[in-house]
Amino acid sequence: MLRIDAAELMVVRLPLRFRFETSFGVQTEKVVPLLVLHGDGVQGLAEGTMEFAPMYREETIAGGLHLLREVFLPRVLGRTFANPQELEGALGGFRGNRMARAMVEMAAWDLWARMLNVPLGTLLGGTRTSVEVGVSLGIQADQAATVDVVRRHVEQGYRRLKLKIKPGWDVQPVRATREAFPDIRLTVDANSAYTLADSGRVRALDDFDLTYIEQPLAWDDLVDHAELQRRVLTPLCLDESVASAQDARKGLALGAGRVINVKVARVGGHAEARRVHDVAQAFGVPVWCGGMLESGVGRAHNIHLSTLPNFTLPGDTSSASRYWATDVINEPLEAEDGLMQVPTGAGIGVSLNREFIGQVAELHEEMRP
Ligand code: OSB
Ligand code: MG
Repeated sequence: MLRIDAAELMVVRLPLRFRFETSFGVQTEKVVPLLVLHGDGVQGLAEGTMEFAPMYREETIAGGLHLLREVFLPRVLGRTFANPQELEGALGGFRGNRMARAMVEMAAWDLWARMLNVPLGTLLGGTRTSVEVGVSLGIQADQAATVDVVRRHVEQGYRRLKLKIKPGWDVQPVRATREAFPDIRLTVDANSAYTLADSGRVRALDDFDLTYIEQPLAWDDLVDHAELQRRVLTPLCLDESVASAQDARKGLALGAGRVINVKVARVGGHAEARRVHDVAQAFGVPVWCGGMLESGVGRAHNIHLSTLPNFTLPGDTSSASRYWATDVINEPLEAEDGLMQVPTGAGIGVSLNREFIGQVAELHEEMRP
């Protein structure tokens, strides 16, 4: 049985080792909410991927912390569940706020897997012992800088290079990169910066043999993506606008895309992420595991999810040392030749660096029933 005795809520601020510019803004640090669930002497870990301001999707850290304290954690603390899926009975009725709910759900999966002494990926039905990874590269100052940063990561063996684009900075970096590297697996991500009126601009990307174009249109749109997909040859990949398996079904039925980026927290946790994976598989659509610049806790969750069979395209879960000088976990999560080894220990297979967290935590509170 999955008994949840207590919870710890922490917030850590980490400086990013690179400047990350997307169509919606520039990031130089990461504020990371962490949740630890305690039960039967075991600890389950999860990380929140909501942000200070609602730039990617609608959730915020402040809103998430409020909901965890006042609404979600009181629903699970002191209770016993048969398994992590049963938490959906306690949390599934609430609207939206999936990243906040996912923190509880993901920590419960880790707790459960540690209680059973199996790796989380195995428990989810995954089979791989390593997963293919690529990198997501922010908007650079110019074409030369773009080709430079791509070269560095190609040399490190990453299996896919993804360039962030926006209107006015799309064909230029893609053309420069493709001319320098005719054979790499290349993709772009617009983070919702275009509208249907820009479809000519998006269609111009058909010339560069991209594996997919990620989320060109609005964060909450499926219908216009379907229209755009009819006008563009390159497969569209849905990120922001898939918050659930139902969204995935509707999007794929409409023809809104031919690839899905699965982010476990965006869809509310591992159970829903697996359903998105299954829906895509039923449509013959490949998925890959996206990232939100996670610390080691979220990164380890992503690696385990990526062991499921329909994760057939490289994910965004690159080496932790690219992002952080010091991580919140003790174990390194480093890719070699574009392959990330799946941690072999129980649960997500990593442990909190409590000493470091103690030094940098902006918040650390304990909750009991
Ligand atoms: O759209 O995939 C995205 C980071 C923050 C918000 C949205 C996105 C991203 C990334 C980074 O692309 C992926 C990573 O390196 O974790
Ligand atoms: Mg994206």
